[in-house]
Amino acid sequence: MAFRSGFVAILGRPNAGKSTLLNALAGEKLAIVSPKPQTTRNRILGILHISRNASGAGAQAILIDTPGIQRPDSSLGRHMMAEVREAVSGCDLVLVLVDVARKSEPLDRSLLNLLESSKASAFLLLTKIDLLGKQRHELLPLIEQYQRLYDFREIIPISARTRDGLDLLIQELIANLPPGPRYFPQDQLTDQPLRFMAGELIREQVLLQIREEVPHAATVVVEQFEEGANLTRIAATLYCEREGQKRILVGREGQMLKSIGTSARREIERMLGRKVFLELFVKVRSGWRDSRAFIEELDWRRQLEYLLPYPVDPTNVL
Ligand SMILES: Nc1nc2c(ncn2[C@@H]2O[C@H](COP(=O)(O)OP(=O)(O)OP(=O)(O)O)[C@@H](O)[C@H]2O)c(=O)[nH]1
Ligand SMILES: [Mg+2]
Repeated sequence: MAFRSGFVAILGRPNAGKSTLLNALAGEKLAIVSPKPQTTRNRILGILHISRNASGAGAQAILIDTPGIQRPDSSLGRHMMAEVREAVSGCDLVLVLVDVARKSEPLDRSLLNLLESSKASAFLLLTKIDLLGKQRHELLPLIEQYQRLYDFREIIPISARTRDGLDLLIQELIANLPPGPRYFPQDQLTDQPLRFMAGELIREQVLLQIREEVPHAATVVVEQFEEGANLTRIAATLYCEREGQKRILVGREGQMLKSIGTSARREIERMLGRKVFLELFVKVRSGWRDSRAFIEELDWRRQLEYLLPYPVDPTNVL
């Protein structure tokens, strides 16, 4: 049997569990996860390698995690929706995630429009089924309800947290990929530069440690990423939109920033497998979420295209 490969877009509402699924399928933490909606802001590639097994040849699924589908209310929101469209365009398969705990919500009209405009077939994944406990019988009417909305190729209940249903998902996913080349070498898991992933791990701590709206007004720019002989030196700036947000990010006597820094440093050390020296700064940049120019600057793929000489070694990826 021929090698199979293809691009698989992961779509759904904010907080549906898309990034958790990407990490579970790739077997590595490639995307940050938080209980807050709108955690993911860029599309994130994760490569699922399937080695040759008894039933046939190997396969490679290039999974693309995306920001949650929402009505954009800023330049950042428009950028996030452009990332979703970019992921869908030319993909071979779409995975639509619906959180079963929020089953009363119908599928978003803009999501259905995206599916209808794409030539790719779609799977519906009813996710977080671990939250149903003994109420699993509730899945059946739900499946019927969604079947009426769209002609899904497969409907699979899963839990990215407990890995329930993931084996079946992988099997069906591979079966629906076309014959194709190995796009990425077998030891590569993502295309993201480590420098960008370090910035994301800092932003994750802001999402986890600070309540309410401040994390949505925050972004991280990694200013320095230098691999020394014994440790990696990283300096990053946390941008927020107002003085009040800056006070929250810094905290009383700098306690909050210190706590964010300590947790982020540990996470980055785990990712890099070496010691890290992390310095964090906080700056106010009023209305950055509505600055198209700044949002373009934040996008590492744009940096790759436009900012030459490129400051990061693009081969330096996980
Ligand atoms: N119980 C349970 N929780 C889950 C599961 N998958 C994700 N979660 C939780 O749901 C929350 C959102 O998960 P994410 O993976 O960040 O969701 P997302 O769809 O990527 O969210 P955005 O990036 O904001 O669009 C987190 O608190 C996860 O831990 C699951 O299978 N079971
Ligand atoms: Mg996400």
